[in-house]
Amino acid sequence: MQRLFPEHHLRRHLELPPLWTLTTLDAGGLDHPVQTVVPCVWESIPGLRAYKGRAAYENTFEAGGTLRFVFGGVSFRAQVYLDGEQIAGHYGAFTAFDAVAENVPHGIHTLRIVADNRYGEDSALHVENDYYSYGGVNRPVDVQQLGDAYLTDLSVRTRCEAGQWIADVQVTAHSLCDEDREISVFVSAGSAEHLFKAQHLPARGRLVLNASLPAQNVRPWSPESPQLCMARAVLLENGRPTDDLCDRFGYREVKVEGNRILLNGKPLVIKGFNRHETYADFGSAVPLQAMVHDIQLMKDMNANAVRTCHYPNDPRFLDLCDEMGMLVWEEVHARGLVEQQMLHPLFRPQTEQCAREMVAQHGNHPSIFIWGCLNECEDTTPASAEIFRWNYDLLRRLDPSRPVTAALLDRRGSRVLADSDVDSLNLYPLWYHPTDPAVHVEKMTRWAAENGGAGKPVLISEIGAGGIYGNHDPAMPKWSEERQAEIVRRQIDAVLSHPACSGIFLWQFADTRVDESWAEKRPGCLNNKGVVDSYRRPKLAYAAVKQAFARY
Ligand code: ADA
Repeated sequence: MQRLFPEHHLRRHLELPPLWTLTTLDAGGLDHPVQTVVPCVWESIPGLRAYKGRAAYENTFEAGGTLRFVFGGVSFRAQVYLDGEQIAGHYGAFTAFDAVAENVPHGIHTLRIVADNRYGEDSALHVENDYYSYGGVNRPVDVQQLGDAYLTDLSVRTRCEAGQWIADVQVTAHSLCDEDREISVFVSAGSAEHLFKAQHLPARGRLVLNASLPAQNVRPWSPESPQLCMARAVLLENGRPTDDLCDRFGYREVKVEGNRILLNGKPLVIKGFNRHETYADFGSAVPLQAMVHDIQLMKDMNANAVRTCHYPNDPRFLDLCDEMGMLVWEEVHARGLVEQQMLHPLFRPQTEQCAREMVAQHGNHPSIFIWGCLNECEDTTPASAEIFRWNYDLLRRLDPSRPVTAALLDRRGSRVLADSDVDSLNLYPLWYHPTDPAVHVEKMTRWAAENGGAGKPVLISEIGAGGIYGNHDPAMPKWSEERQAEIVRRQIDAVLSHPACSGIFLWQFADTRVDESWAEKRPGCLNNKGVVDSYRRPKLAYAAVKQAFARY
């Protein structure tokens, strides 16, 4: 399942056998196939912890007719074959892709997914970084049975006009038929509904339908009261329902007014964590139970928000945030790129693809209150500043209903503070420099205001310190749990007591594995700034955060 609720009541899902066969294809792999489930990254398989290369995940199943395969995420490139014929290819580990195979004869078939996590000249976003790029099928795979017309891209955006909530709904119908058709499509959002009658669906074409549905008796979504509604589209041919598509949404509105971010008209105070989508030995194939546990721990620490550093997350995690009441800052994949990397010929197309897929696939989640991009990328040159503006414009065009931002490194000469809707700053007082947090927060919020950010909300998108789990020392040296707890406590007070700040995202929730090239600065090849370790064992900072967040 790609989601935590049924996306289809009419469209049939085929269950694939749970065990796949994994075969590595390059040097450094295994000399024999192994059995695995999906999702699974190969780094969790004995002998493959550091494998960089390609591997094939194969499964055989019985089916026939028109089949749609949905791949939640394959890291980092994917080539997909059905019975040896390529049916799909994709770049990017963090967004889904699909393939439709028509006229499949009924019988036993082989699905083969070749995943490739090597760096290379064909990759502008997947580069050696302060997080690990896992390899494999890191999100679920679904197989569906289609007729000769089907629905995709059910989008719901909500707004409140003069006290009247409205759901703007869009859905796309596709034809797999060689003749023009007449179809009808029924859409509902909560209790509001609309029937598109006698619509012309061109042969082998598509039809995009839009409706604005006023709603009555709305209970808005908020982290404190995460009220969710179902949206549904039903395709009818000759009055008979033949396909459907469901999604969840919430009535809520995000606006920037002055230097505040408003959710349903109320200023937000963000108390959040940066969370990489990784979990100890499971890597980026985070089990659902672990996702729930992460949110339970964050809420236990009185947090109300999470930043999906530095890429789109699993829709099931976003479903949990919708349902359990966590605000989300989701971002396009990028971290710490220099200008040369941003000028890579594939950087824009690969960034645009990630942004388009992120907004199309995740835009209905009410928990997502802001879109981010270009984390700590170069922003002091004319060319890099133009790329920031291009990325902001792209996100605004894709989704005008949410503010856009980028987490900036606090470096001199930034040219982009005026371009976002919210100024977001990554600060590390008392860790990377011995500056008093209160002094640094005042200095950097003033710097932002004086360099283009005046009058806008400010989020401290990263702030934190390192602490190695189990390393205790009453002298409180760096990397001791005691020092980390003390630094984080002071940082939270400095940010949440500052009138210019709308909130904080601590760096970071859990320790995460990093690329070997970062080893010198990352003991154990881990980014040890988590308040829990990679197995979610709490450090002393856990209690410090819990007490500090409770004060605001
Ligand atoms: C940066 C970066 C993070 C991480 C952090 C750190 O702010 O955005 O990905 O590398 O620094 O741990 O220093």
